[in-house]
Amino acid sequence: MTTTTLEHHLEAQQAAGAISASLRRVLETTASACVRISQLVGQGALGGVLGSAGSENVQGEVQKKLDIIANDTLMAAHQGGSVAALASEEMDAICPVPGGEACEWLLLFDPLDGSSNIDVNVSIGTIFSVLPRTGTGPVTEAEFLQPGRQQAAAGYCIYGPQTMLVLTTGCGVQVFTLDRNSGRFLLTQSALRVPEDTKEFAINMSNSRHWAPPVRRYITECLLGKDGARGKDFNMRWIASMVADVHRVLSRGGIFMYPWDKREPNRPGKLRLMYEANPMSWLVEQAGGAATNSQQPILDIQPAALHERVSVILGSKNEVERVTSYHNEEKQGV
Ligand code: P6P
Repeated sequence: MTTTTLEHHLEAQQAAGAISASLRRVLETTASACVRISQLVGQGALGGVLGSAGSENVQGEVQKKLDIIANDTLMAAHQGGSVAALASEEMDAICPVPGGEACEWLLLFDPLDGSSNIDVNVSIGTIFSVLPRTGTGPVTEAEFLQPGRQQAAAGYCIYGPQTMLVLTTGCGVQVFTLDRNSGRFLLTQSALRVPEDTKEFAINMSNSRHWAPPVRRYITECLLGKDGARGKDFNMRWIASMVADVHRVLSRGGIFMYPWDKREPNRPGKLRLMYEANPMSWLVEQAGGAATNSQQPILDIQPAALHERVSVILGSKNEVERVTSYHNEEKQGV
């Protein structure tokens, strides 16, 4: 039985020079906020935290009470710590931390991803990304607009049958499971790896008539199974909670896709680059997988706006490369 706590793990990373003391504080503070969110999520109807908050976020989506509670929990935890400013899916603008200008870190998060699943008791999660400050003085939104490759740390906390924290600081991917007795995260996997091949795909099939041809080609081949070009049968999963779907991909392989579709042709995709796709993409790459927007690695994208969206194809390396090659073939008219 493991006894390595998240704190022990981060202390060892700091001692080895992999992370600084201030980055360690950011991660420990975020993790403790996630423990609190896990407690609140776990109360469900008993805590009066279910249902709609009667408001909309910057995305134009109806906010759930827990969306706002999770956001407020993370915001409150990071006042007066090591973060200079915060950005959230639930907030239009960035939020500088009073007195935090000298801090070296920027924290971005989706406080409760998959919130449409909250009221039906399906796994949801908090996704977070840490970027370095690139300037001095008052923090501006422009300072957040860094490619995902600049991340210093990224992770998520999934609130499911277990509450688990999945984290990377660039030294592979570690998994911690919340010990509810002690309230501490204990290390349960020290080097998560994504199998390069898979027989499992995740996509919302109800959108199939709207997909681009390369996506339709790929999924059609998966559906034809061993009777088609792939010569093997595939399974499908779609939880409609990115944290849960990506956690499955990280845990046993698979390909997760939320691609561009023609419902909103000017929108690259549904998922947000800065605080969903970038952290998940770094985790997947650090675990030996791949993540592209069908044209290039997601982590190489230069953001133009804080809440911009992106097409996401991530998971088992060989499958992601196959989908990307189909898009390239279409571009070249093959
Ligand atoms: P759809 C949840 O609302 C979310 O942002 C992701 O967590 C999830 O992968 C996706 O949207 C599900 O979208 O269109 O299938 O409901």
